[in-house]
Amino acid sequence: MAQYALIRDGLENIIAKISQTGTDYSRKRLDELSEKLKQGQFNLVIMGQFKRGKSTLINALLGAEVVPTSIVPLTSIITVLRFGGQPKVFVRYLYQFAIKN
Ligand SMILES: Nc1nc2c(ncn2[C@@H]2O[C@H](COP(=O)(O)OP(=O)(O)OP(=O)(O)O)[C@@H](O)[C@H]2O)c(=O)[nH]1
Ligand SMILES: [Mg+2]
Repeated sequence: MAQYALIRDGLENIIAKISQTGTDYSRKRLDELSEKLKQGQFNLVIMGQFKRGKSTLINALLGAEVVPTSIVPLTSIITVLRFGGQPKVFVRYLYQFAIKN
């Protein structure tokens, strides 16, 4: 944990230095990154071809069967996992189709 704090502070310093140059856009992105670091948040992305064992790896890292695994294609959409007090699932539809009679 102490090493994490050391690395985080080092990153903060690097971000602060490179924020002094660059465009408004890059400064905005760096500010967002700095804010995430302060909040202790980061995204770990696991991606790969179908049926390569991604879900099996995630379950092994979490120490629990959180995402389903199978020999047929399964996790075919972007799936976001977050820590919470109790297990919950939210499904968000990006598109809504109008049903016509
Ligand atoms: N032999 C072997 N089988 C594995 C390994 N990891 C996963 N599997 C098996 O491979 C199959 C696919 O694993 P998944 O974890 O569902 O793969 P996935 O990449 O999440 O698949 P999709 O989400 O459908 O793309 C399952 O039957 C697992 O049991 C491994 O390291 N060795
Ligand atoms: Mg999967």
